[in-house]
Amino acid sequence: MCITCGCNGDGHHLHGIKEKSHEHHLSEHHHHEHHSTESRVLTLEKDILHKNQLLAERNRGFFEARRITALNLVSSPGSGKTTLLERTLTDLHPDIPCYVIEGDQQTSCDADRIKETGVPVVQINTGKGCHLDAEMVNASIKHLKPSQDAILFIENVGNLVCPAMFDLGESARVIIISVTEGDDKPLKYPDMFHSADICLINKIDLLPYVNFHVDKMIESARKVSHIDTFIQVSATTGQGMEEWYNWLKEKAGVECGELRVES
Ligand SMILES: Nc1nc2c(ncn2[C@@H]2O[C@H](COP(=O)(O)OP(=O)(O)O)[C@@H](O)[C@H]2O)c(=O)[nH]1
Ligand SMILES: [Mg+2]
Repeated sequence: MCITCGCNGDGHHLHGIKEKSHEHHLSEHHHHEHHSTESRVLTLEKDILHKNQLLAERNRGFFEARRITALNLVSSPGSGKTTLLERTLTDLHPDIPCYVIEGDQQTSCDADRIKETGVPVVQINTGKGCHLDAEMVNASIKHLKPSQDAILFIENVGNLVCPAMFDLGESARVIIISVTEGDDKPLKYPDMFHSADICLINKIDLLPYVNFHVDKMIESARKVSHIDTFIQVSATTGQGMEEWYNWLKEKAGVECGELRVES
């Protein structure tokens, strides 16, 4: 996670630890210092994740109280998250009230694209950070003020590693993989697949041109995750999008209580 790659949003603690770990190579007490640095890293990692978890539960409580379906969209950069959102919002909003939180290291490019659809959006820039955390989402929902029974799409920073560790309080985690990335990604990034609830396989219009075997990818994903819904889509041609919308409506329906069976 970020402790290892040093990409924490505010960075202060992490920089301190990096310097410490550099120092200990010079120390005569190498072994002792190695252990103390390691344990400090582990403690800090635990603290960061614990604090995140508490805030994630607060977000989840807020979403549940308002029957909001919050979806955390994770993928590598360029797999088509924003394109998929643009089409989804154009097709569903305003019949289903939608809101978007955009996460990127820099720029408001994606938020500007979403604004074109007329859907309320907040852009978070994480600077050197490579993931969204529950605190950022908490601040964004105070600003967005999503209405009851809405769907809140959270486009995470493009990264198949760090976002896996950070619960945002979402109702479901949606992993998007595009066929141009290679079918070996589930085995290479098992944590992200393990933490996801549904997998969208995007850019299937490009399948004839790339060496990507959908069955192989799904088989690999099943080895490292509990995902049982895989939907093949093309965000640019619209292929497969109906199936995605059906999943969304069912998910939102369950969250809204519409599908509750009265006895
Ligand atoms: N051929 C094809 N290109 C796509 C598809 N979805 C997205 N793209 C392209 O992939 C690039 C990255 O898309 P973007 O939505 O910005 O990805 P993000 O970084 O995950 O948000 C853009 O050039 C899109 O036009 C798709 O289904 N098919
Ligand atoms: Mg994007």
